Amino acid sequence: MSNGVSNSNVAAIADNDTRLSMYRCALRIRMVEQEIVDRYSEQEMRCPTHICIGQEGAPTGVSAHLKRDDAVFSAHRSHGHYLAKNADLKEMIAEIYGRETGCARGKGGSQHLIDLDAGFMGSAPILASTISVGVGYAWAAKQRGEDKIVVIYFGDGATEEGAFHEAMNFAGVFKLPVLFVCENNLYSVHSKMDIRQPEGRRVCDVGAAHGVAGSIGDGNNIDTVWEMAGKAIAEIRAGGGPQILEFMTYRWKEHCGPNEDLNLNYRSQEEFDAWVEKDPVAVYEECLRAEGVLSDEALTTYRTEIADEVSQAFDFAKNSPFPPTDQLFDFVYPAAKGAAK
Ligand SMILES: Cc1ncc(C[n+]2csc(CCOP(=O)(O)OP(=O)(O)O)c2C)c(N)n1
Ligand SMILES: [Mg+2]
Repeated sequence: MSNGVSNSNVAAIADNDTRLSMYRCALRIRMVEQEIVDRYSEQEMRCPTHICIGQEGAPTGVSAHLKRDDAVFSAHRSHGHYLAKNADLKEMIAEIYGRETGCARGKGGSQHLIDLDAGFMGSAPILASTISVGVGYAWAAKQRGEDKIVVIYFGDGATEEGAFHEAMNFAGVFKLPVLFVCENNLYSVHSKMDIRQPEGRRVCDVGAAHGVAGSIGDGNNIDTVWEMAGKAIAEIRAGGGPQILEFMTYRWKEHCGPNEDLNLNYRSQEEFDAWVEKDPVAVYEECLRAEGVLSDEALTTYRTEIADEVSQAFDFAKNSPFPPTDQLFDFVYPAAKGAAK
C-alpha cells in the first residue's frame, strides 16, 4: 500500500462480541449504500450523493469506542459515519428522498445529515468547514466540563484547506478532546495525492506541527482501526489532548453518484482491483469465519435483519410527504430566503 502502511499485525484484538458487532456495523453500512446505488436511477433521490462503499472500515472501528454522548462531525461522504454512530436510518433515507420526515426535514439531502440524539452533530459539504465547527464544539464542551470527546471525519482533500490547519492549531494549543480522523482514499475528486501534496509527507505528520499526535494505519482492516482508535480515544479521554489518525482506504464508486468511473482514466483498473481485494467487509467476514467467530447462521441473521430494516427505511421515505411549499424556506439559512426574493 502507498504511504508506507502495511497490513500490520494487530497487537490488541477486541472480544468476539465487539468484533461481531463491528462486522454487523460494516455490513449494514455496505447494504444501505448498495440499496441507494441500486435505486438511484429511479430518479427519486435528487440530491448529490457521495457513496462510501469501500470505506466502511474507519467509521466501524472508531465508533466501537464511542459513547452516545460523544459528538461526531462529518462532511460530504458521511453515510458511514452517521450509521456507525447509530443515527436514525429511516430519517437518513427520508432526507435523501427530500421528505419532510428527513433528519434535516428534507431540506439538506445526503450532504446535510444530522441526528443530535445520537451525537451525530452534522455533516456539511464545504470542505473542512465541519473541522472548525467540531473544534469549536470541543472547546465549549471542555469549558463546560462535559465528559465527552469529539470525532471529526474528513478526507485527504480537506487537509488542503486553511481551516484544517487553523482548527488543528487551536485544538493543539487548548488541548481539546478531539480525534481528527482523515480517511485518505488517495483522491480529491479526480486528483491524486501526488499532484496535490508534497511527496513523502503524510497527512498524520501535519499534526506534529500543531501539537497534535498522529499515526497512520490500514483503514480497511477493522481490527487495526479498532486498535488504533481505542488507544487514541483512551488517551484523549484521559486529558492527553487531540490526536489525528490517518486511515488509508479507497472509494469504489465515482466521486459523487452511484456509478463506476474507471472509464474516466484518472485511476487504473490495477489500482482499483488491488483495493477491491482489500474489501473491508469481505476481508473481515473471511477473517471472522476462519477464526470460528462468525457462523453461517449469524451471517444469515445479520443479512436478513439488515435487509428488512433497509427495506422499511426506504418504504418510510417513499411514503413520507414532501415539505409543504409554504414552508420551503423554514429551517433554511436566511441568505437563501433573501436571495430567492
Ligand atoms: C471549499 C470547497 N472547495 C471545493 C469543494 C468541491 N469538492 C467537493 S468534494 C471535493 C473533494 C474532497 O476530497 P476529500 O476531502 O479527499 O474527500 P473524498 O471525496 O475523497 O471522500 C471537492 C474538491 C468543496 N465542497 N468545498
Ligand atoms: Mg479523498
